[in-house]
Amino acid sequence: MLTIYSDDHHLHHGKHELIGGQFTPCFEKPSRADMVLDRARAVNLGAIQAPTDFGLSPILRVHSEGFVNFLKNAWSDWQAKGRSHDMLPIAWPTRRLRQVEPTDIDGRLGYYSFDAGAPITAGTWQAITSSANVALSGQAELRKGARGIFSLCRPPGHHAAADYMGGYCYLNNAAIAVQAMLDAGAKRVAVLDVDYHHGNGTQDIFYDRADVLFTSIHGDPRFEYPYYLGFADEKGVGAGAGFNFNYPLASGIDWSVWSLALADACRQITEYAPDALVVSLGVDTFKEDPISQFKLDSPDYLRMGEIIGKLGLQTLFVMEGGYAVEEIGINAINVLQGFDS
Ligand code: Q9C
Ligand code: ZN
Repeated sequence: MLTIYSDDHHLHHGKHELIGGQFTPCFEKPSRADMVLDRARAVNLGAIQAPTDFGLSPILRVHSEGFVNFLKNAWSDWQAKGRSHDMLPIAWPTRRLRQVEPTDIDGRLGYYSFDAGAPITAGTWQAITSSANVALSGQAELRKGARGIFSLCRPPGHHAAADYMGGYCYLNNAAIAVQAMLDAGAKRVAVLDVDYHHGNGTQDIFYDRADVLFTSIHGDPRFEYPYYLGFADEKGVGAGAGFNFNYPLASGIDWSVWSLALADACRQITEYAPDALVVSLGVDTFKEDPISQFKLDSPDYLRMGEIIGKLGLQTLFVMEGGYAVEEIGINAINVLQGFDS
């Protein structure tokens, strides 16, 4: 399988995120993608190719202009206040507060985010646009006829919506790739989000649309981040009604339970008969993941890939989460090897 990868992800290296009231070294760090790349090379997964630059227009098909401008100018706006440390928000426009875009950068930072888990650094803009280009290049390669392509994105994207960032995510790489497939002529695209956390951003972007089926298997939001989306009764609205499927699962479950949800999601995807599948590939479902509560083991990822492969769909894998850095390469590449087998 062809892997698309850019070294630009190294330009994004946040120092701290806020967890349990404490500044904690970021779990989302460059070594994650390095380990996945190392494993792809070690097992001879296939060629590794740099992305091409698609410019801002495919990004603006998914994200609002105000949000993209905010991200683009964030670091220079921050520097203009004499600051050189990482950006993190301090206030959010929650219930009954006004939704008016502030001029001040601290106000804008809260306005365009939903948590203090996504620091912006000097190199973040370059890293996130390259990550989006990794996903876009993957969908372009898929259109040439490949059965599967791996977009080794970093930073991840599935928590980012049209106009907010959070949860280590800035631009929604998977959604940008999906929209590009549709714009290139696909009639229907399915998303299977297997990251431990609900893909709130992707769901939100496509919630009122029938041309994208969104399915997500994740920790129940009643106990797990992102807390405020990902419940089973979220089925889509308007034209999108019936095209959104969430599988919130209990803490501590293993493959025997997880795979039942996967089987149901696969039934929905098959029934939808999409032109292509995009897999938001997070491997933070792993038993040793430091921030997650599922108990999948490394061989389970081979089976996951086999089952996804049996759907018989052209498939773009887009890297999302996974924080057990020692095993992230084995687990992510196992999915791709299972798919190829
Ligand atoms: N108790 C992705 O996997 N905070 N994002 C978790 C842990 C944020 C995860 C707090 C987790 C974001 C792409
Ligand atoms: Zn995750």
